[in-house]
Amino acid sequence: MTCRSPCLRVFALRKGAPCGPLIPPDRRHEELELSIMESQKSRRRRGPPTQEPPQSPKQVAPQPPPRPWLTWSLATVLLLGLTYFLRPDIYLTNWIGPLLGHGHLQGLADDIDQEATLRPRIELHPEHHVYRAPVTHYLDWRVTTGQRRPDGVLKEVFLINDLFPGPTIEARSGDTLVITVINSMTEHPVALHWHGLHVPNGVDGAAAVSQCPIAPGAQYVYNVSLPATQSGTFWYHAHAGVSRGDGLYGGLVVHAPASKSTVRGLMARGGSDLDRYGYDKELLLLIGDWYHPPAEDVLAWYKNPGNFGNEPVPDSLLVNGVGKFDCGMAVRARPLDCIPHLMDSSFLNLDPNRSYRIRVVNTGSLGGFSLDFDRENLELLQVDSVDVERSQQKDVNRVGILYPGQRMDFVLRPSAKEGKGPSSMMVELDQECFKYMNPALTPDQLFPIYYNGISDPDRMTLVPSIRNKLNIQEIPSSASILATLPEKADETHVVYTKIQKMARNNNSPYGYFNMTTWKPQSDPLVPLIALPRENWDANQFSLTTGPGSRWVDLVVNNLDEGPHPFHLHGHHFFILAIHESTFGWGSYNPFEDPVPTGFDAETDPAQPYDLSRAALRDTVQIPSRGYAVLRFRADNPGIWLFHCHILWHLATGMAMLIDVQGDPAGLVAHDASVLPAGEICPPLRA
Ligand SMILES: [Cu+2]
Repeated sequence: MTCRSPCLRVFALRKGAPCGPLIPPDRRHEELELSIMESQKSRRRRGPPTQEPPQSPKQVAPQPPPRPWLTWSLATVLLLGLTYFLRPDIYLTNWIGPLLGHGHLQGLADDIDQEATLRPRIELHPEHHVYRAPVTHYLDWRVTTGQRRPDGVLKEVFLINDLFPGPTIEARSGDTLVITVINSMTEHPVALHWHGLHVPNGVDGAAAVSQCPIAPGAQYVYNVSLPATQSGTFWYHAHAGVSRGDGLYGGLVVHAPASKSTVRGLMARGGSDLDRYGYDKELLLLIGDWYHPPAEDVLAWYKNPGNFGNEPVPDSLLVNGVGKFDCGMAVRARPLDCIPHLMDSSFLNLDPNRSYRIRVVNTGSLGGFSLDFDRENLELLQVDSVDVERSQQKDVNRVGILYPGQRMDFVLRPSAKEGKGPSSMMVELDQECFKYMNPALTPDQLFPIYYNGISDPDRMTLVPSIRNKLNIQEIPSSASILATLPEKADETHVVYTKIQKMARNNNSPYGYFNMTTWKPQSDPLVPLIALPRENWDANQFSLTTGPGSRWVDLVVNNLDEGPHPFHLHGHHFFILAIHESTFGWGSYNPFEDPVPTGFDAETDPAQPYDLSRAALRDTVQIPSRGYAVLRFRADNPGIWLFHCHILWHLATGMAMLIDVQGDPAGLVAHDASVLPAGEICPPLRA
């Protein structure tokens, strides 16, 4: 059988993979299970013929003597069968589960949520990517919405090819992704951003900046070239409206190719990250806070002046699209369609004789989190897809805080002291941004770690005791990364950001950079990439770099009462300094202040910044009443967003633009071909 569609060729690359529908290979067994279930249903649906064939008169045979054991056996089988159909959870939890290695099924449920148990485990396959030459992956994605119960509470979520979260992309550096996105919805516009990847501006996926949103019924092809210089954990997510908050996201893992190349582009075994760091397998964890109401309702609540600019506190948290929620904790004023939930937490079903690279993404809308492991130790490899300095600290079992948009990779191994065996992971939501109590939320949640499918319920009642912890904000990049950092920048810019509740905005909270709150370009309704800067509307605050590739220092002063995780599109930046003030505004202007605020010229000999401790990231948490000094090489031409990754802050304008290598006079657009002359975009929803 030959593959006719180009998209099938990708999966056919896998050894022995047959041509099939557009489903990633890690979904194949689930498809198989579904098809078996479906065929079983079909068989059940097939009723008896309506007309019984005429019975021919039969000779009556002599009856055998009654056999009571047979009657009892049949009755027992019938009873067991009836129990199975009425309470399958009893089978799954107590009998069949352990036999099938499904010891991870937790708790009882009155209803089994098939959708939530579909794919909590995302096991990656670096061996399919690190030893081969670059290829092009063709993917067709259909975006829809559907009702799901990720944590037992019914919610309409976004689906890509019927999946929530969306399909996981695995590739290697140098691959190309050709992704045709079809918006099959009637209301929501779509734009997808490839977070952390240095892609050309036209495929960055920021609606109103680098593209028109994909209108309902329309489609758009993202031709994403994965840079040869980038590998690590990334993710994709919606960048139009607030649909990211309702689940329009997925994992994107770019494996580093093995270092030794051989003839015909094939790579020799060895020289891969698996060998370099001594791990055997890879798992992806997409962890984030979760709201039960639709994200647009949550945003409306935040903008309501009666809520005084307090950020809405999430209701729950999800790991790979599943969570656990106690229906009894639902807020009375906001009744929920909630079903006691059978959670499949097989995302951490481990083999005791293997070590794992765990790739973690904070997919949440507001909160950061830390991870604690009970009997395992972790070794941090990367943050934001960049190698970090390897910590000399031993016996580390806590890492964080990972803020929205950020990623971290670490190797997880059983601790020699604690021994092997069933264990647990605690996700601890950072409550710094939670300004009021949401009784529905359990901010610290324990999830079992199974070994060979076996957990220990007693272990699940223990909060892991912290042996040693890593603060990812304090960890510099590796020496080879720091070697690329120049002593001085070519140009310096200073900006100020704050959330303000002003009378002219009816006291609703809006985020500002300098004096501008960002709104999607609307007058005219053309993405900024296709519009000369002189024609941008009044809602666009930007700075321009250039000419050519330049090193840029960006000093971001956060005058706000809260911290913000800022993300730069299309580039990574070195964090040179971060400061939080205990008094005053804590701001820093290098054009006026000889020494960075908060630093002492006598006790801090490295002036003005300690470059040996810099960290290359694409998202940085800037403290309240403080600042960060960011240095980046502005070498990717285009219009790039720099914005807070808290969804509610981005949606209320906490964003600005960096025009990289644009026309100094602002008279020429970067790429007017995005829209033919005279055309405009379909409108974004308010
Ligand atoms: Cu923010």
